[in-house]
Amino acid sequence: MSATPLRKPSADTAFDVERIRADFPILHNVRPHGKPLSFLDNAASSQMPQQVIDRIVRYETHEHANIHRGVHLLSTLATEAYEGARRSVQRFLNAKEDREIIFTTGCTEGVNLVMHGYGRKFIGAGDEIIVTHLEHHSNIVPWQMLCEEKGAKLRVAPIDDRGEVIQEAYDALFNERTKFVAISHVSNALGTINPVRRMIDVAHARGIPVLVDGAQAAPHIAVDVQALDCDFYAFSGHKVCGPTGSGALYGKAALLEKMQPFKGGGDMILSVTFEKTTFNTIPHKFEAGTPPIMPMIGLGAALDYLSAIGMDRIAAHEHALLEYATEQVSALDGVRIIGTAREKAAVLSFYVGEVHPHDVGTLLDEEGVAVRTGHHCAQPVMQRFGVPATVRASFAFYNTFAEVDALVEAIRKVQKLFG
Ligand code: 7TS
Repeated sequence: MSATPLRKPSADTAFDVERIRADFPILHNVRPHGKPLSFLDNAASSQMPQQVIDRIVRYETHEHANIHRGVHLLSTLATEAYEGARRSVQRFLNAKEDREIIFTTGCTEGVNLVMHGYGRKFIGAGDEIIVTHLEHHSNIVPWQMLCEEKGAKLRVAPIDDRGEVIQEAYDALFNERTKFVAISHVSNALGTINPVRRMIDVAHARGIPVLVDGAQAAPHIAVDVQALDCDFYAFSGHKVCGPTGSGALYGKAALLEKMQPFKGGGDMILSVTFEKTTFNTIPHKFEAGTPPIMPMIGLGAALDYLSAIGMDRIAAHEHALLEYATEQVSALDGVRIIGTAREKAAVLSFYVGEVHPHDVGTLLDEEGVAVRTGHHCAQPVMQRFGVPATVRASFAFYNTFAEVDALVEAIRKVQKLFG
């Protein structure tokens, strides 16, 4: 066991995390097993500040109606709120135009939309799709389904023992059959930040479009889709302090226009006869039916909230938390950290001796520390590191160094119990 005194970086006070925490009612309302809550399961879903809750209440109490085509006041207000949220996403991602933002129910739907809209139209037998070994299942399975349907092939860029994609191996996967690349910006199981700009450049040198799964990046680092030059960028609202059922997909306008719709129905058409339907312009072509209006308005409010704090300040605070947690947890005897990439964000995955991660998670919960245990929907990552599961602590900007201390103390208790 480490005798290292717990050193708390000064970033804690500079950032005024307590003022931020005051915005999050759930952090104060819930005391698991009578203990203060240390919510370290943000990679699964982050919490919602009062500002977002208030925005949702305002919509439901003053603006609720169906959007588009309505002539009455409430429909106009709801449409303005919904389209305003689209502009919030555009600003957050620094997209060139708001029509490049498609609302989705989350990152999973964004990937599936591109698979159906782009993949099924432009990828055929013998073609190849490149992914990496550290993808979440939602950026593997849709591509596998497409490969199955079309007779295409999935190629996987390997990772090293740190959990970094081996760039030379990634480069070597490209050939004349390569038609698409789908890579995560940040790994949910390991926290690795991929050098996506570089990886996109390699693909673009061959004219190949790239989808970036940004589910674990959007909450933690400033994303600029124009600077990245990615063709698609997908993320989930519930991981950026917004509601579940919200999310967005960025796509370059020229590509979105070439794609086929994902779902058919109302709002995605310009005209319908039994002989022929003409589709609406983007983004509406991809938003069939009544969308989850309230969640998207909440998403817009959440992104405005994050932007007001500043993604660079958020990244700096979380980086300090991660460094502190890495130092403290790795100093514990018998604790193995899974994922030691040089560039990491907000995720600390580990194994405590021989104790099964589920047992660790249950015992941590008794101490008020909420972490996730399991394969994190990244089974290939678990296979690569030879473990069935990990304990994963994942941080948000409202977490404190004291919560890291609570995590470390709780792990010590687990170790004592298992001798
Ligand atoms: N991509 C990554 C990298 C993710 O981490 C997740 C969700 C998804 C895609 C899918 O997002 P969804 O909102 O559509 O489900 N990751 C996790 C996680 O790590 N624990 O719970 C969900």
